[in-house]
Amino acid sequence: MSTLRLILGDQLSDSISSLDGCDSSRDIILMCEVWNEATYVKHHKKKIAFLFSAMRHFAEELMRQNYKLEYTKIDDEENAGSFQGEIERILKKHDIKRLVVTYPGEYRVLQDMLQWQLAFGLPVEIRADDRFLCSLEDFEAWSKGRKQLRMEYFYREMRRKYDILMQQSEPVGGQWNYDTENRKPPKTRLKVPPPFMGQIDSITQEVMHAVAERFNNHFGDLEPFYFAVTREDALKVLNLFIKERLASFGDYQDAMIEGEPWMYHSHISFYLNCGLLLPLECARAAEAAYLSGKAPLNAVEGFIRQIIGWREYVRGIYWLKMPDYAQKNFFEVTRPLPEFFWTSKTQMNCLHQCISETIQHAYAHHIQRLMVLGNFALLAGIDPKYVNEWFLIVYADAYEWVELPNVSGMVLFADGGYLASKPYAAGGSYINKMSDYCKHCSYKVSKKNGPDACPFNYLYWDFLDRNREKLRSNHRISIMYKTFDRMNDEKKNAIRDDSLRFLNCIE
Ligand code: FAD
Ligand code: DLZ
Ligand code: SF4
Repeated sequence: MSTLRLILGDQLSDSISSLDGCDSSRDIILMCEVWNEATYVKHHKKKIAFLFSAMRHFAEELMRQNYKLEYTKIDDEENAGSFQGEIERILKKHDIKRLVVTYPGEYRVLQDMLQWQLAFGLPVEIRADDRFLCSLEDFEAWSKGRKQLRMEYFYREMRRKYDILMQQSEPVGGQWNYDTENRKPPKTRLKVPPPFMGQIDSITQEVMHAVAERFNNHFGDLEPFYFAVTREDALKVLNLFIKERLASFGDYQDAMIEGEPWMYHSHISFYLNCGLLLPLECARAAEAAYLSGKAPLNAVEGFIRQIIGWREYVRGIYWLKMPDYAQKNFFEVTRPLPEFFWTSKTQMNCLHQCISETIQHAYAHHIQRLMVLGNFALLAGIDPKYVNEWFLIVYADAYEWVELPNVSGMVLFADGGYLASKPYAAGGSYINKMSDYCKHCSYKVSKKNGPDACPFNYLYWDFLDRNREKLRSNHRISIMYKTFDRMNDEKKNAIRDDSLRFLNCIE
């Protein structure tokens, strides 16, 4: 009698808790590429290829370490198409006494797992995912009694707990957060280093073939494919970032340049979220770069905050608030997603650039997601369920635990302010300041109204006007209402008319 240990596609870490205590001479490890996971939303082709290839490489590594492995490929004839179906097949083939899994990244998968014990008539042990730095119990304890959760306070606790960038009990440099230094607009001739370009080996080649055949109607470009698919290569991505990009990460964290999708970001979210990299090793690598004088504090602190702060914080909120969080719609909006989110065909150059890059790379950096794509969805009043589905589909780092709080909480304010203290709404001048997109746009960012005015300009005021009842008590927004109220009626009507015309048009 042996134990069956299921490893999911985003659990590709040697240290995954489902392997703890594994008897490699008897226990069976199951990994399976299943139709249900690849299609419950129609993931970007590159995301599926990346994950299947990373899974196959990880499986090879486990076999090299003499584990007994059952691996089902997407095109295996007997593939049952779901985790449950695949487990049933293994139970028929082997003498299994219990099933061990690690806590999944999505609520829907947890619900599935919770009924396996009954379905299979076996003990099922669901172990904590200790690759995260804050356990779900610790997050819940931290959140107790707080009406609003603020990332900054959570982050400080994580700095103390892991003794990162600390001098005894004080933050290195005397400040916890150097964000005010991290908002430099792009310079015209920045020399952004090239990103990591992984080689396509025979495993990736075979996966790409299967994806092209089976998922051809999914969003996005499959080729060129250059992601790392092994831990060894993912470590190279991390090291390249530390060496070539980290020093400028802070300065240009919010900057956007046409034709430069990768900027000075790390591009490690794909690998962190599927387990090829671990959060603490990334944070420690950045800390070491600061301590050896290779990168300035504003860059290093900013990067570490994203990983030990934001990443852990959104996961905590997800598990604390699910399943209700997925239904949140504070502004009660119902507009469908405009077609151009799938095609990139729009005259608005900022959206065109960010969507085209998403189609090509299954990647956009944070400010593109937040201040261009997300900001537009917020101002246009697009229903959170469509916006969430889009973000879950299009990015290779997207799993619901991280995607949903970012979209519903940070971008759409759909939770009414539980995660963010105010909506991140902005007009065209923000995008113009932080990018060069407006230079090549059909609309004029300097114009506030009329057919050739930048739509962000009037949509911004129309959004505030439409949602006055819901936002008036938010003191961080009240100054904007004072400005709106000082406008004359002609101006206010122009804002409403332009917005109505534009929004009718995108439908
Ligand atoms: P860097 O800018 O180099 O940051 C380093 C790391 O910090 C990232 O790899 C990531 O692990 C972490 N990080 C940074 N910001 C966040 C954040 N807000 N939440 C969680 N982790 C963070 N991130 C995802 O991993 N998956 C998603 O599906 C996802 N969806 C998003 C949707 C929206 C609307 C927004 C505004 C943000 C979203 N993010 C998501 C957060 C962030 O945009 C990405 O983590 C980041 O762009 C990944 O690129 P990078 O690795 O180059 O990040
Ligand atoms: C995202 C994804 C995809 C596309 N395919 C698979 C798969 O075939 N097999 C698998 O084990 N995992 C896959 N995943 C990742 C899962 O969706 C992920 O493990 C769950 O969403 C829980 O986080
Ligand atoms: Fe975007 Fe407006 Fe600038 Fe055009 S003018 S790129 S729509 S912000």
